[in-house]
Amino acid sequence: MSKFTMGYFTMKEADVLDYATTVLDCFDSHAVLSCKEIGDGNLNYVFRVMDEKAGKSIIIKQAGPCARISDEFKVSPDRNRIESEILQLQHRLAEGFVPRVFKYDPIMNCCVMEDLSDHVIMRRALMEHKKFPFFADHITTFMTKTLLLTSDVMMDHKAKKELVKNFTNPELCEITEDLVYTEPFFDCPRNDVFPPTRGYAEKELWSDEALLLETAKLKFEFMTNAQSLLHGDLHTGSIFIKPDSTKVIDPEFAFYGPAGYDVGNVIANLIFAYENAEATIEDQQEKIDYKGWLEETIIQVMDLFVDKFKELWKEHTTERTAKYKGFDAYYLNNIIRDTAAVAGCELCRRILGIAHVKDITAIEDLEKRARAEKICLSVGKTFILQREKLKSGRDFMSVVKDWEVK
Ligand code: SR1
Ligand code: MG
Repeated sequence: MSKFTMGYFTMKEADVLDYATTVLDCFDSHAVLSCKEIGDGNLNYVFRVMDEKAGKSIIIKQAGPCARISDEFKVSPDRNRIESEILQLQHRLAEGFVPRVFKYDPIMNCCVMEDLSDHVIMRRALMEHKKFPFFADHITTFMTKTLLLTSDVMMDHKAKKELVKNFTNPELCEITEDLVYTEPFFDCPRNDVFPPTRGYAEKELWSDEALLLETAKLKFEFMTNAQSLLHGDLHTGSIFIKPDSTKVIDPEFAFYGPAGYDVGNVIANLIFAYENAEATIEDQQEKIDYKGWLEETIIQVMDLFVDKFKELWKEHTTERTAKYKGFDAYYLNNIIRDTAAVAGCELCRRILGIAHVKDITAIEDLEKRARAEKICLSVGKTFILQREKLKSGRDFMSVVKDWEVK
Protein backbone atom coordinates (compact mmCIF):
# COMPACT_ATOMS: atom_id res chain seq x y z
CA MET A 1 0.00 0.00 0.00
CA SER A 2 1.38 3.45 -0.94
CA LYS A 3 2.01 6.00 1.79
CA PHE A 4 -0.15 8.37 -0.28
CA THR A 5 -3.28 6.29 0.26
CA MET A 6 -2.84 5.75 4.01
CA GLY A 7 -3.72 9.24 5.16
CA TYR A 8 -2.99 12.90 4.71
CA PHE A 9 0.40 14.42 5.57
CA THR A 10 2.06 17.60 4.37
CA MET A 11 4.53 16.82 1.63
CA LYS A 12 8.12 17.99 1.26
CA GLU A 13 9.87 18.17 -2.12
CA ALA A 14 11.11 14.54 -1.84
CA ASP A 15 7.56 13.30 -1.10
CA VAL A 16 6.22 15.20 -4.10
CA LEU A 17 8.83 13.58 -6.34
CA ASP A 18 7.79 10.20 -4.99
CA TYR A 19 4.12 11.13 -5.54
CA ALA A 20 4.77 12.22 -9.13
CA THR A 21 6.61 8.96 -9.86
CA THR A 22 4.35 6.47 -8.11
CA VAL A 23 0.86 8.01 -8.24
CA LEU A 24 0.73 10.11 -11.41
CA ASP A 25 1.03 9.01 -15.00
CA CYS A 26 2.04 12.43 -16.34
CA PHE A 27 5.67 11.54 -17.07
CA ASP A 28 7.54 8.82 -18.92
CA SER A 29 8.46 5.99 -16.51
CA HIS A 30 12.20 6.55 -17.18
CA ALA A 31 12.03 10.33 -16.80
CA VAL A 32 14.48 12.03 -14.43
CA LEU A 33 12.34 14.40 -12.42
CA SER A 34 13.20 17.38 -10.23
CA CYS A 35 10.95 19.20 -7.79
CA LYS A 36 10.96 22.68 -6.24
CA GLU A 37 8.54 24.34 -3.82
CA ILE A 38 7.72 27.71 -5.42
CA GLY A 39 4.70 28.96 -3.44
CA ASP A 40 4.82 32.47 -2.05
CA GLY A 41 1.15 32.93 -1.20
CA ASN A 42 -0.34 33.15 2.28
CA LEU A 43 -1.94 29.71 2.45
CA ASN A 44 -0.62 26.75 0.47
CA TYR A 45 2.42 24.82 -0.76
CA VAL A 46 3.06 24.85 -4.49
CA PHE A 47 5.52 22.41 -6.08
CA ARG A 48 6.79 22.40 -9.64
CA VAL A 49 7.80 18.96 -10.91
CA MET A 50 9.92 18.95 -14.05
CA ASP A 51 11.20 16.52 -16.59
CA GLU A 52 13.83 18.84 -18.03
CA LYS A 53 14.89 16.52 -20.82
CA ALA A 54 11.38 16.24 -22.19
CA GLY A 55 10.59 19.89 -21.45
CA LYS A 56 7.54 18.84 -19.45
CA SER A 57 6.37 20.14 -16.10
CA ILE A 58 3.33 20.15 -13.83
CA ILE A 59 2.25 21.92 -10.66
CA ILE A 60 1.19 20.07 -7.53
CA LYS A 61 -0.56 22.32 -5.04
CA GLN A 62 -1.18 21.04 -1.53
CA ALA A 63 -3.29 22.62 1.19
CA GLY A 64 -1.72 22.48 4.64
CA PRO A 65 -3.75 22.22 7.88
CA CYS A 66 -3.26 25.92 8.61
CA ALA A 67 -2.35 29.03 6.67
CA ARG A 68 1.25 29.51 5.68
CA ILE A 69 1.17 33.18 6.75
CA SER A 70 0.33 32.24 10.37
CA ASP A 71 -0.79 29.07 12.16
CA GLU A 72 -3.45 31.22 13.86
CA PHE A 73 -5.58 30.51 10.78
CA LYS A 74 -6.76 26.91 10.98
CA VAL A 75 -8.27 26.22 7.58
CA SER A 76 -9.57 22.87 6.45
CA PRO A 77 -7.52 21.26 3.67
CA ASP A 78 -10.91 20.65 1.99
CA ARG A 79 -10.29 24.07 0.42
CA ASN A 80 -8.24 22.14 -2.12
CA ARG A 81 -11.44 20.37 -3.25
CA ILE A 82 -13.15 23.73 -3.65
CA GLU A 83 -10.21 25.02 -5.65
CA SER A 84 -10.05 21.96 -7.95
CA GLU A 85 -13.78 21.92 -8.56
CA ILE A 86 -14.15 25.61 -9.24
CA LEU A 87 -11.17 25.64 -11.61
CA GLN A 88 -12.90 22.92 -13.61
CA LEU A 89 -16.18 24.83 -13.57
CA GLN A 90 -14.48 28.10 -14.53
CA HIS A 91 -12.75 26.28 -17.38
CA ARG A 92 -16.18 25.34 -18.73
CA LEU A 93 -17.60 28.84 -18.25
CA ALA A 94 -14.59 30.90 -19.38
CA GLU A 95 -12.30 28.61 -21.34
CA GLY A 96 -8.66 29.68 -21.57
CA PHE A 97 -8.64 31.88 -18.48
CA VAL A 98 -7.73 29.30 -15.81
CA PRO A 99 -5.09 26.55 -15.59
CA ARG A 100 -6.21 23.02 -16.52
CA VAL A 101 -6.67 20.62 -13.59
CA PHE A 102 -5.42 17.08 -14.25
CA LYS A 103 -6.23 15.44 -10.92
CA TYR A 104 -7.64 16.15 -7.47
CA ASP A 105 -6.52 13.90 -4.62
CA PRO A 106 -8.93 14.02 -1.64
CA ILE A 107 -6.56 12.06 0.62
CA MET A 108 -3.46 14.20 0.12
CA ASN A 109 -5.59 17.33 -0.35
CA CYS A 110 -3.63 18.28 -3.40
CA CYS A 111 -4.35 18.97 -7.00
CA VAL A 112 -2.24 18.47 -10.07
CA MET A 113 -2.48 21.18 -12.67
CA GLU A 114 -1.02 22.83 -15.71
CA ASP A 115 2.30 24.62 -15.16
CA LEU A 116 2.04 28.23 -16.24
CA SER A 117 5.72 29.08 -15.90
CA ASP A 118 5.69 30.89 -19.23
CA HIS A 119 3.44 33.43 -17.44
CA VAL A 120 4.42 35.72 -14.54
CA ILE A 121 2.55 36.81 -11.43
CA MET A 122 0.80 40.02 -12.42
CA ARG A 123 1.62 41.94 -9.22
CA ARG A 124 5.34 41.41 -9.79
CA ALA A 125 5.10 42.38 -13.45
CA LEU A 126 3.21 45.58 -12.61
CA MET A 127 5.89 46.44 -10.07
CA GLU A 128 8.40 46.14 -12.93
CA HIS A 129 6.15 48.52 -14.88
CA LYS A 130 5.17 46.03 -17.57
CA LYS A 131 2.05 46.70 -19.65
CA PHE A 132 -0.57 44.14 -20.64
CA PRO A 133 -2.78 45.64 -23.36
CA PHE A 134 -5.30 42.76 -23.34
CA PHE A 135 -5.69 42.47 -19.58
CA ALA A 136 -8.89 44.54 -19.22
CA ASP A 137 -10.51 42.63 -22.07
CA HIS A 138 -9.46 39.24 -20.69
CA ILE A 139 -10.38 39.82 -17.07
CA THR A 140 -13.79 41.31 -17.90
CA THR A 141 -14.61 38.29 -20.09
CA PHE A 142 -13.57 36.01 -17.24
CA MET A 143 -15.56 37.95 -14.62
CA THR A 144 -18.76 38.48 -16.58
CA LYS A 145 -18.90 34.82 -17.62
CA THR A 146 -18.05 33.28 -14.26
CA LEU A 147 -20.20 35.69 -12.26
CA LEU A 148 -23.30 36.05 -14.42
CA LEU A 149 -23.54 32.51 -15.74
CA THR A 150 -23.57 31.20 -12.14
CA SER A 151 -26.30 33.61 -11.00
CA ASP A 152 -30.05 33.05 -10.60
CA VAL A 153 -30.55 35.31 -13.62
CA MET A 154 -29.01 32.73 -15.92
CA MET A 155 -29.16 29.41 -14.04
CA ASP A 156 -31.83 26.97 -13.06
CA HIS A 157 -32.47 27.94 -9.43
CA LYS A 158 -32.26 24.41 -8.03
CA ALA A 159 -28.99 23.74 -9.84
CA LYS A 160 -27.67 27.06 -8.54
CA LYS A 161 -28.62 26.08 -4.97
CA GLU A 162 -26.67 22.84 -5.42
CA LEU A 163 -23.63 24.95 -6.31
CA VAL A 164 -24.25 27.16 -3.27
CA LYS A 165 -24.15 23.99 -1.12
CA ASN A 166 -21.05 22.60 -2.81
CA PHE A 167 -19.14 25.85 -2.51
CA THR A 168 -20.07 26.68 1.06
CA ASN A 169 -16.72 27.75 2.39
CA PRO A 170 -17.12 28.86 6.04
CA GLU A 171 -13.47 28.97 7.11
CA LEU A 172 -12.16 30.92 4.18
CA CYS A 173 -15.18 33.23 4.32
CA GLU A 174 -14.44 33.85 7.98
CA ILE A 175 -10.93 34.99 7.03
CA THR A 176 -12.41 37.52 4.61
CA GLU A 177 -15.11 38.63 7.07
CA ASP A 178 -12.40 39.29 9.68
CA LEU A 179 -9.50 40.51 7.55
CA VAL A 180 -11.41 42.61 5.02
CA TYR A 181 -14.55 43.84 6.76
CA THR A 182 -13.77 43.93 10.50
CA GLU A 183 -10.17 44.20 11.66
CA PRO A 184 -8.94 47.08 9.45
CA PHE A 185 -11.64 49.32 10.90
CA PHE A 186 -10.55 49.21 14.55
CA ASP A 187 -7.24 49.02 16.39
CA CYS A 188 -7.16 45.23 16.19
CA PRO A 189 -4.01 43.65 17.75
CA ARG A 190 -3.59 41.52 14.62
CA ASN A 191 -3.35 44.60 12.38
CA ASP A 192 0.03 45.59 11.00
CA VAL A 193 0.11 49.37 10.79
CA PHE A 194 3.06 51.28 9.32
CA PRO A 195 3.85 53.74 12.17
CA PRO A 196 3.54 56.96 10.08
CA THR A 197 0.04 55.82 9.00
CA ARG A 198 -1.32 55.14 12.50
CA GLY A 199 -2.45 58.70 13.25
CA TYR A 200 -4.39 58.93 10.00
CA ALA A 201 -6.07 55.56 10.62
CA GLU A 202 -7.08 56.56 14.15
CA LYS A 203 -8.55 59.90 13.11
CA GLU A 204 -10.02 59.18 9.67
CA LEU A 205 -11.11 55.56 9.92
CA TRP A 206 -11.34 54.12 13.42
CA SER A 207 -13.16 57.14 14.88
CA ASP A 208 -15.52 57.75 11.98
CA GLU A 209 -18.85 56.24 13.07
CA ALA A 210 -20.49 56.89 9.71
CA LEU A 211 -17.76 54.87 7.99
CA LEU A 212 -17.98 52.06 10.56
CA LEU A 213 -21.72 51.76 10.02
CA GLU A 214 -21.18 51.39 6.26
CA THR A 215 -18.56 48.68 6.79
CA ALA A 216 -21.07 46.76 8.93
CA LYS A 217 -23.65 46.95 6.13
CA LEU A 218 -21.03 45.75 3.64
CA LYS A 219 -19.97 42.85 5.83
CA PHE A 220 -23.57 41.65 6.05
CA GLU A 221 -23.95 42.06 2.29
CA PHE A 222 -20.87 39.85 1.82
CA MET A 223 -22.20 37.23 4.24
CA THR A 224 -25.80 37.08 2.98
CA ASN A 225 -26.00 37.95 -0.73
CA ALA A 226 -25.54 34.61 -2.54
CA GLN A 227 -25.56 36.27 -5.96
CA SER A 228 -22.72 34.66 -7.94
CA LEU A 229 -20.03 32.04 -7.60
CA LEU A 230 -17.05 34.25 -6.80
CA HIS A 231 -13.36 33.64 -7.20
CA GLY A 232 -13.21 35.27 -3.78
CA ASP A 233 -9.60 36.55 -3.80
CA LEU A 234 -9.10 38.12 -7.22
CA HIS A 235 -6.07 40.31 -6.56
CA THR A 236 -3.10 40.68 -8.92
CA GLY A 237 -1.20 37.97 -7.01
CA SER A 238 -3.95 35.55 -8.13
CA ILE A 239 -3.34 36.29 -11.79
CA PHE A 240 -0.70 34.76 -14.02
CA ILE A 241 -0.09 36.85 -17.10
CA LYS A 242 1.88 37.27 -20.32
CA PRO A 243 1.14 39.79 -23.05
CA ASP A 244 -1.40 37.67 -24.91
CA SER A 245 -2.72 35.50 -22.08
CA THR A 246 -4.32 35.96 -18.64
CA LYS A 247 -4.86 33.04 -16.26
CA VAL A 248 -6.72 33.35 -12.99
CA ILE A 249 -5.39 31.05 -10.25
CA ASP A 250 -5.93 30.36 -6.53
CA PRO A 251 -9.74 30.33 -6.24
CA GLU A 252 -9.78 28.62 -2.82
CA PHE A 253 -11.85 31.47 -1.33
CA ALA A 254 -14.64 30.70 -3.81
CA PHE A 255 -18.23 30.84 -2.54
CA TYR A 256 -21.58 32.38 -3.46
CA GLY A 257 -21.38 36.08 -2.67
CA PRO A 258 -21.93 39.53 -4.20
CA ALA A 259 -20.55 39.72 -7.76
CA GLY A 260 -18.92 43.10 -7.08
CA TYR A 261 -16.52 41.37 -4.69
CA ASP A 262 -14.34 40.09 -7.56
CA VAL A 263 -14.55 43.25 -9.67
CA GLY A 264 -13.73 45.45 -6.68
CA ASN A 265 -10.66 43.40 -5.85
CA VAL A 266 -9.29 43.76 -9.38
CA ILE A 267 -9.82 47.53 -9.32
CA ALA A 268 -8.27 48.04 -5.87
CA ASN A 269 -5.19 46.02 -6.76
CA LEU A 270 -4.67 48.03 -9.96
CA ILE A 271 -4.82 51.13 -7.76
CA PHE A 272 -2.03 49.67 -5.59
CA ALA A 273 0.02 49.27 -8.78
CA TYR A 274 -0.82 52.87 -9.72
CA GLU A 275 0.41 54.16 -6.35
CA ASN A 276 3.51 51.97 -6.61
CA ALA A 277 4.26 53.57 -9.98
CA GLU A 278 3.75 57.06 -8.53
CA ALA A 279 6.20 56.33 -5.71
CA THR A 280 8.89 54.36 -7.53
CA ILE A 281 9.27 55.61 -11.12
CA GLU A 282 11.92 58.34 -11.17
CA ASP A 283 11.69 59.47 -14.78
CA GLN A 284 8.69 61.86 -15.10
CA GLN A 285 7.78 60.92 -18.66
CA GLU A 286 7.95 57.21 -17.89
CA LYS A 287 5.81 57.78 -14.80
CA ILE A 288 3.14 59.68 -16.74
CA ASP A 289 3.12 57.02 -19.43
CA TYR A 290 2.86 54.04 -17.08
CA LYS A 291 0.29 55.66 -14.80
CA GLY A 292 -1.66 56.61 -17.91
CA TRP A 293 -1.76 52.97 -19.00
CA LEU A 294 -2.89 51.85 -15.54
CA GLU A 295 -5.55 54.56 -15.46
CA GLU A 296 -6.95 53.46 -18.83
CA THR A 297 -6.88 49.84 -17.66
CA ILE A 298 -8.84 50.65 -14.49
CA ILE A 299 -11.39 52.60 -16.54
CA GLN A 300 -11.69 49.78 -19.04
CA VAL A 301 -12.10 47.08 -16.39
CA MET A 302 -15.22 48.83 -15.12
CA ASP A 303 -16.55 49.91 -18.49
CA LEU A 304 -15.90 46.69 -20.42
CA PHE A 305 -17.47 44.81 -17.51
CA VAL A 306 -20.61 46.90 -18.03
CA ASP A 307 -20.64 46.35 -21.83
CA LYS A 308 -20.10 42.60 -21.52
CA PHE A 309 -22.67 42.35 -18.72
CA LYS A 310 -25.26 43.90 -21.06
CA GLU A 311 -24.39 41.53 -23.92
CA LEU A 312 -24.55 38.44 -21.72
CA TRP A 313 -27.79 39.65 -20.16
CA LYS A 314 -29.40 39.86 -23.61
CA GLU A 315 -28.17 36.44 -24.69
CA HIS A 316 -28.42 34.29 -21.56
CA THR A 317 -31.14 35.52 -19.19
CA THR A 318 -33.46 32.64 -18.37
CA GLU A 319 -35.31 34.00 -15.31
CA ARG A 320 -38.65 35.45 -16.44
CA THR A 321 -38.82 38.30 -13.89
CA ALA A 322 -35.25 39.38 -14.67
CA LYS A 323 -36.52 40.32 -18.15
CA TYR A 324 -38.91 42.95 -16.74
CA LYS A 325 -38.05 46.44 -17.98
CA GLY A 326 -35.49 48.15 -15.77
CA PHE A 327 -34.39 45.07 -13.82
CA ASP A 328 -31.13 44.78 -15.80
CA ALA A 329 -30.15 48.37 -14.90
CA TYR A 330 -31.14 47.82 -11.24
CA TYR A 331 -29.06 44.63 -11.04
CA LEU A 332 -26.02 46.14 -12.79
CA ASN A 333 -26.16 49.30 -10.62
CA ASN A 334 -26.01 47.13 -7.52
CA ILE A 335 -22.93 45.32 -8.84
CA ILE A 336 -21.18 48.63 -9.63
CA ARG A 337 -22.05 49.97 -6.18
CA ASP A 338 -20.69 46.79 -4.54
CA THR A 339 -17.58 47.01 -6.73
CA ALA A 340 -16.81 50.49 -5.40
CA ALA A 341 -17.41 49.43 -1.80
CA VAL A 342 -15.31 46.28 -2.03
CA ALA A 343 -12.48 48.18 -3.75
CA GLY A 344 -12.69 50.59 -0.82
CA CYS A 345 -12.45 47.82 1.79
CA GLU A 346 -9.58 46.13 -0.06
CA LEU A 347 -7.68 49.44 -0.25
CA CYS A 348 -8.02 49.90 3.51
CA ARG A 349 -7.38 46.33 4.60
CA ARG A 350 -4.16 45.89 2.61
CA ILE A 351 -2.78 49.01 4.32
CA LEU A 352 -3.94 48.40 7.90
CA GLY A 353 -4.69 44.69 8.23
CA ILE A 354 -2.49 41.62 8.60
CA ALA A 355 -2.10 40.82 4.87
CA HIS A 356 -0.29 43.61 3.04
CA VAL A 357 0.59 43.99 -0.64
CA LYS A 358 4.15 44.28 -1.96
CA ASP A 359 3.21 47.18 -4.28
CA ILE A 360 3.06 49.33 -1.15
CA THR A 361 5.44 47.63 1.32
CA ALA A 362 8.23 47.60 -1.28
CA ILE A 363 8.26 51.41 -1.54
CA GLU A 364 11.65 52.09 0.04
CA ASP A 365 11.34 55.85 0.51
CA LEU A 366 9.38 56.00 3.78
CA GLU A 367 7.79 59.38 3.08
CA LYS A 368 6.60 58.17 -0.31
CA ARG A 369 5.23 55.00 1.26
CA ALA A 370 3.37 57.02 3.90
CA ARG A 371 1.89 59.19 1.15
CA ALA A 372 0.85 56.15 -0.90
CA GLU A 373 -0.79 54.60 2.18
CA LYS A 374 -2.68 57.80 2.97
CA ILE A 375 -3.98 58.01 -0.60
CA CYS A 376 -5.09 54.35 -0.54
CA LEU A 377 -6.93 54.87 2.76
CA SER A 378 -8.58 58.10 1.59
CA VAL A 379 -9.64 56.61 -1.73
CA GLY A 380 -10.85 53.49 0.08
CA LYS A 381 -12.94 55.50 2.50
CA THR A 382 -14.41 57.63 -0.32
CA PHE A 383 -15.28 54.51 -2.35
CA ILE A 384 -17.14 53.09 0.64
CA LEU A 385 -19.02 56.27 1.56
CA GLN A 386 -19.72 57.45 -2.00
CA ARG A 387 -20.44 54.04 -3.52
CA GLU A 388 -23.94 54.98 -4.71
CA LYS A 389 -22.52 57.84 -6.79
CA LEU A 390 -19.68 56.06 -8.62
CA LYS A 391 -21.05 54.76 -11.90
CA SER A 392 -18.17 54.44 -14.36
CA GLY A 393 -14.46 53.73 -14.60
CA ARG A 394 -13.83 57.47 -14.95
CA ASP A 395 -15.76 58.15 -11.71
CA PHE A 396 -13.49 55.68 -9.91
CA MET A 397 -10.34 57.25 -11.35
CA SER A 398 -11.40 60.80 -10.54
CA VAL A 399 -11.57 59.85 -6.84
CA VAL A 400 -7.99 58.54 -7.07
CA LYS A 401 -6.76 61.62 -8.92
CA ASP A 402 -8.54 64.04 -6.55
CA TRP A 403 -6.79 62.44 -3.56
CA GLU A 404 -3.42 62.57 -5.33
CA VAL A 405 -3.49 66.37 -5.49
CA LYS A 406 -4.85 66.94 -1.95
C1 SR1 B 1 -4.74 34.25 6.15
S1 SR1 B 1 -4.79 34.56 4.47
C2 SR1 B 1 -4.53 36.26 4.24
C3 SR1 B 1 -4.95 36.75 2.92
O1 SR1 B 1 -4.28 36.02 1.89
C4 SR1 B 1 -5.20 35.58 0.90
O2 SR1 B 1 -4.67 35.71 -0.37
C5 SR1 B 1 -6.44 36.40 1.13
O3 SR1 B 1 -6.37 37.65 0.44
C6 SR1 B 1 -6.42 36.57 2.59
O4 SR1 B 1 -7.21 37.63 3.04
MG1 MG C 1 -4.04 33.07 -2.91
